Amino acid sequence: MPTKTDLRDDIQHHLKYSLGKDAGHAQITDWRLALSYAIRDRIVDPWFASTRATYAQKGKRVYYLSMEFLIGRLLEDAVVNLGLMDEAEAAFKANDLSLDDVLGDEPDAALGNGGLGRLAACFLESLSTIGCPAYGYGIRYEHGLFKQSFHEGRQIESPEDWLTQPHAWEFERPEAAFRIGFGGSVEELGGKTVWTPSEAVIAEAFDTPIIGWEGRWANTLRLWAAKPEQVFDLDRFNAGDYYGAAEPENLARTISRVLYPDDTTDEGKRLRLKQEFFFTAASLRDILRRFESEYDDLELLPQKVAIQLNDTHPAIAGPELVRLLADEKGMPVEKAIEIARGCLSYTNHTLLPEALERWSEGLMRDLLPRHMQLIEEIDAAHARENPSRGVTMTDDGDVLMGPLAFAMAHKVNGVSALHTELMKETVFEELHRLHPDRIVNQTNGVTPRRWVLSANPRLSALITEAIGDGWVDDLERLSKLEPMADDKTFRDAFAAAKRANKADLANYLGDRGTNVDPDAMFDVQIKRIHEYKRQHLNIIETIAHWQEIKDNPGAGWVPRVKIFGGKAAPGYVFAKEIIHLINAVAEVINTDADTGHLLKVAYPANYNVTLAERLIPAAELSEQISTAGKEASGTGNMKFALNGALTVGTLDGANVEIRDLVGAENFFLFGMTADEVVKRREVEGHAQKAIDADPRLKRALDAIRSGTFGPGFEGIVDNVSGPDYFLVASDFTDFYRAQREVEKAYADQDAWTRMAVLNTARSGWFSSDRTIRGYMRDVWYSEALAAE
Ligand code: CRA
Repeated sequence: MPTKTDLRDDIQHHLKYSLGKDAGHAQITDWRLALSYAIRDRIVDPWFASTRATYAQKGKRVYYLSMEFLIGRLLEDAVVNLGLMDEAEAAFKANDLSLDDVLGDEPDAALGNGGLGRLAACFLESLSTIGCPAYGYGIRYEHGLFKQSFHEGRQIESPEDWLTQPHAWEFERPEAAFRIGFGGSVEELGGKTVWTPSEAVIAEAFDTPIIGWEGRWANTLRLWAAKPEQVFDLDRFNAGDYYGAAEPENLARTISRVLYPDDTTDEGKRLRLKQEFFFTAASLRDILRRFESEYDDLELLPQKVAIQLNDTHPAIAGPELVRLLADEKGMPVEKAIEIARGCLSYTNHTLLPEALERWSEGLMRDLLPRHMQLIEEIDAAHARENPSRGVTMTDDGDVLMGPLAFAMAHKVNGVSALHTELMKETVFEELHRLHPDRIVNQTNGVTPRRWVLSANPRLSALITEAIGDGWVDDLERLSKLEPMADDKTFRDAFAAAKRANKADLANYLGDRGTNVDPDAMFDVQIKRIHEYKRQHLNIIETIAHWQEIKDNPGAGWVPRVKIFGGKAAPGYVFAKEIIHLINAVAEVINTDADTGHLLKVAYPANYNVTLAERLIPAAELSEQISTAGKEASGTGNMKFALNGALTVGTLDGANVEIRDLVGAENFFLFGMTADEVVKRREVEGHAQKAIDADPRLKRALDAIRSGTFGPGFEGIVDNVSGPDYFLVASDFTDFYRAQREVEKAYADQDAWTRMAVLNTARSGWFSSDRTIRGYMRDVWYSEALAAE
């Protein structure tokens, strides 16, 4: 580390000179900011060194374009990656403060909805750890994902406000600003196509350095904020129109005001398309500017620039890059398409039809008239190259962003092996036939620095003691733990770490009103609330289990705590009913004197990255129970396995690969396969048949319908008994069976711990370092560098 000053002195220095506080009067936030500035100072040198190395070695740069970066807290990540935990702890101890409290004061930057955004954040960290020159590009939302609270069991949303305090990590770059236009008209002027927008905003850059493991390399997360071209309309102010005078500013800022809170529904809203174009266009201009500062031949672009589209949200990058190259740089359109395709690649994250983006041609023509023309040209060029093709970029008056992204990408990837195969068979069937080498698989991964090392210090210390610390950036070394699964001393230590994490979580839940026994099995389902993720299957099974316990309380049941966490999109009525039902069931079960010592339901509000970091290390059972074929990958499933939780799950997404790696005997499989799901839907009255065949299911549904948990849940029962598209009823019986297998296994604690150790030992492949290396090799054709 180039900076050798004492961390404690630096914290004091920043407290005094950056924050204007003396130690006697400093609040926890002041200390936290002082530490953040002191840490940031230590990142700047490696950050500069990384940039110098990239320029000097003329490295290929990777640009990751994503509407979402669910980064959570950054301070602990940085302290851990710089190896300064002990020093920071000592510095605060000297002032009678705990480092945990200081770290815990940081707001959770929730610039994302769920898996897709968290994946982007894990990728940023891995790109830096590996030393791959890269930028993340996104939007600097003023308000991230809403905060969730419960009122009478129902979800209440309130705005998230992470930027109300100074944000210590970012550097504002007023000089890195671009004018982004919308609307207007397109003309042919002197042989050139000229787009004259009717309105424009300024995209201004804010840079956050992202430091990799051991501070070897640092990349940049560049987020764009929208600003007005003209801050204030003085004429309107002078005419007495004080509100109107501020209108240009308000209109512009709306673009980066708030994150859309839907993860898998395409709302097709004008503002959303504006957000997408805003950050994509600004990023592309920035990329071209940087390229042109180094090279003068645009044909070199694909050799020097890789641009990854995180889902179709930035898919307008295809036409926009063609526009920049053709209209602004004078390249023939066909050539521009070829060059753009050489740079671009696209990750598909879902097959759910409601999530596949489409924009009406009218809206597109209105907001982006030149792009609509170019989409037609791209479509026509694709038709010329593939005369047999039936797919088009448009359908029924809509532009289809999936086929557009596919056509403009040299590689298209799925996020798990199963999902990739399903992409080939379903949404991209024809495009895959035309371009059989384009679709590749890159199974998701998670960063072990955050999800094991910092989230689970007890387990990490144990692993390091057993096999050294090389696992932190070479996670497959965890396999060296395998023989220790048969070592009783190691198993006991492993179990003790889990037990201590559970005790911490029990305290946390107790402080929030749910008292749980830390010796009970901690069974966790945390993720967005969605019908395909089937939290309702889980809670219906909980009810059935509770009824069985009540029938016979003395039958030697394994005590369990069912823990749920997750938010529902504000407009997703059914998901909100599921939340209400879980809370209503908790209310009844948790106060039942007959069963209270055997079964509890806990649903801590406002699930976010920070809460995940608390829940996952304490989990023993991981619920991954989506309808097969619907969960593209999942990444929570990997975090659980790494932290020694066993999975009860369907053959869906990356569960398939987890089971292959940890071994079928260390995984509780249930439910239909993706093929069986499709067939089952064809069976007339499938839900009713399943209910008639299983008295437990019938009884649980009857209890809900008759009001055991209060009124208002008929909608859920009707759905599960009727259309049941997600096959809750049809998978129930096997789920119930699997849950009893889980209990049988848990009854032998030592055998359970052995399986848990094997889950950790065999999950090293799920590091996002492995995923990023896969993209570098198969998609970006880029190389890692060393900082100078
Ligand atoms: N909702 C998938 O559903 C996947 C992540 C990251 C999702 C998850 O199964 O793990 O992406 N899809 O690949 C998505 O956001 C737009 O689609 C997700 O987070």
